[in-house]
Amino acid sequence: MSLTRRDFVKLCTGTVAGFGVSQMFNPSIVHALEKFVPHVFWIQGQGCTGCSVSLLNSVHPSIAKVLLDVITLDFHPTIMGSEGEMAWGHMTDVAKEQKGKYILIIEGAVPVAENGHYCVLGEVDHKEQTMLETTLEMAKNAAVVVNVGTCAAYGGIPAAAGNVTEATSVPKVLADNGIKTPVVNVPGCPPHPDWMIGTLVFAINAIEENGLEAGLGEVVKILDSNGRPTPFFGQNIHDNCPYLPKFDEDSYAEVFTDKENCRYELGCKGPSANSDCYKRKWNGGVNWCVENAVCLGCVEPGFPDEMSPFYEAG
Ligand code: FSX
Ligand code: SF4
Ligand code: SF4
Repeated sequence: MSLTRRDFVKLCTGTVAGFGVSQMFNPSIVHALEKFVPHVFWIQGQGCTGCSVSLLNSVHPSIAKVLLDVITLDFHPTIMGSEGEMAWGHMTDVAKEQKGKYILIIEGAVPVAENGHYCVLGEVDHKEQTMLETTLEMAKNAAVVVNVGTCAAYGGIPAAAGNVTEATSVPKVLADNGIKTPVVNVPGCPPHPDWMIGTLVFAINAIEENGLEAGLGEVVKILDSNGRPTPFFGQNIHDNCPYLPKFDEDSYAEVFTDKENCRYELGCKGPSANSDCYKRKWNGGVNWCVENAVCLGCVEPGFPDEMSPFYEAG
């Protein structure tokens, strides 16, 4: 059994509140297992590694299952066993072999000041390999680039006011250098593990069913104007928030311990944020930002500057 695009959208948008989306992918994961297991390279630029940590928190399926069955992860600076020349050589060799067929995942922004030398990933023959040139080189020959986290997708925290390194989003860096590889943004600071795994599995499934080019076309079809998959990012938090009736009657909490009333006056940016956190929740469905604090609008292109100050009504 495989999951069609229609099933996927229905499952993600509708009837499954409180249900981890990755659980829904099990049938398609089995399907993917039999057919298409793409090579994946994950590179990190200016970020905090929170995106990787969030991915490692994936509960259903476990991260071990994803790494062993769903993809072949050829490079990941934080979790791979090898390092140095061996790791770098493996990445460049496999990328050459898999030209046009691999998935490049990028975490973190790309600094372009000083020709990219604010972020160096490695060294080959005594020459520094910057995030900038690695991004361009690897993206050029990828089937698709998946930007995980708001830093990679939109610049995020590294590109906030005072940006001395000229931290830049991946889509802008690619566009500025004429690279036309399809790009998918999975923002969030960090993104929910379901958003990352769900997007990957959807892409794998679409490619498996339709072939590489048409499959990627299916992926592009579900993206919004900010490059995000609408099943995860097509809903406004405020419009779906359990506190909306309180907002409508102007009943606002004044302290965080007030769990009865709307958090708008405490700085909640839910009205400007589009994602399904209100029903998916975090940490295996235990809780979400608005329940204990406020939404910071971390999935939006303007985060963090346009969402600041975080704890004041905007
Ligand atoms: Fe950025 Fe990833 Fe925020 Fe951190 O590295 S999206 S700073 S949570 O984790 O890129
Ligand atoms: Fe909107 Fe935030 Fe109030 Fe929820 S808590 S209704 S998202 S302002
Ligand atoms: Fe980001 Fe808001 Fe979702 Fe929290 S509730 S993860 S701040 S979009």
